[in-house]
Amino acid sequence: MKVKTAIFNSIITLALSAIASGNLLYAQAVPGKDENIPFLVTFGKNGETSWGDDDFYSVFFFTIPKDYNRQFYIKVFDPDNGGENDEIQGIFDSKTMFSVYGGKGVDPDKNLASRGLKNGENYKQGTLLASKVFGNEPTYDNKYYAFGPFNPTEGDYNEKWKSYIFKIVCEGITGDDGNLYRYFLSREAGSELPVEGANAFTYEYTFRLANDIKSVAHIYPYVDTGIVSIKQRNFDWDDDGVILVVSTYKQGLPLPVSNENDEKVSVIAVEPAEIGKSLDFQFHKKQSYLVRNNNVVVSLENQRGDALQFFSSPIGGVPVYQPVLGIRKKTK
Ligand SMILES: [Ca+2]
Ligand SMILES: [Ca+2]
Ligand SMILES: [Ca+2]
Ligand SMILES: [Ca+2]
Repeated sequence: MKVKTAIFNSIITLALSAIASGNLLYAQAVPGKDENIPFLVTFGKNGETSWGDDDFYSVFFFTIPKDYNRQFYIKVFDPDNGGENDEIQGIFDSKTMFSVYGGKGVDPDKNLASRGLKNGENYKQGTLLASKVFGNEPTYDNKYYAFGPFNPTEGDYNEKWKSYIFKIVCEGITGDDGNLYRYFLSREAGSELPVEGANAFTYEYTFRLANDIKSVAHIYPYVDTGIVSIKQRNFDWDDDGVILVVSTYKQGLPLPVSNENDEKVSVIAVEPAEIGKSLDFQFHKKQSYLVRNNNVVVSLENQRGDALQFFSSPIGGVPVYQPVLGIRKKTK
């Protein structure tokens, strides 16, 4: 019996570690594994906002835990504007610049401008570590380009997350086409090997939905202590189905949805049970017909006007609705 138990336990241990390592394999993919988002998207600055990008740049942050002391790379998948994946307008004539920043000025907790939320503010603060411009280049089409190697201490140290923070800015510097791309934080240039405990986040999420009516995309904002309500903004949703908020407490709160080149803003109450966890913003596509190539922008701020972070790997895991919490509220 004892031998059987030991074998059973070791099988369980193996299974659990396989699950854990499986999660790690995807932890630094941006968009993340649990998000089910095919691509980020940034249009050239001569594009129309009605195509789904309101500002023609995006800002993402990577966190490297302080006890990781090896070099790493920030990889961009399909950095070019052309060939596979990208959204053509007329001809492919756009250029996109990706720039990696470290050092003082990057940490968005200490420097609000670094978040890249307001046009006109200098979101490029920090030390420029690497930069490259991509046009219509088959060399980089449907392939990774690796920035780096970087040393963790080149980042901006954040005590709260016990991590060094790096920033990558993507700008549509010329043209009007939509550049679709993804990021991966990797220990190696030639493969995708995650850095354990690392994560990525943004404050304004501009992304492409899958061309599949059955597909549901998710983004996971983190609800920090002190938050009592959240103002959400969604832009250019093309009236494509419903956006729901799910949490341990909310079974599926529908949000007002934007249509073409407009935005919808609303306030969501936050319950104590939701603090210190992630919310699940679910993007359910219209079922009656396929809205193709839908790009959308989402941002959130708390009751003090402070922006919330969306983490690629949700802090505390994907929230699951717990009916007991809901019932308790109703009978109060
Ligand atoms: Ca491409
Ligand atoms: Ca074009
Ligand atoms: Ca691309
Ligand atoms: Ca759209």
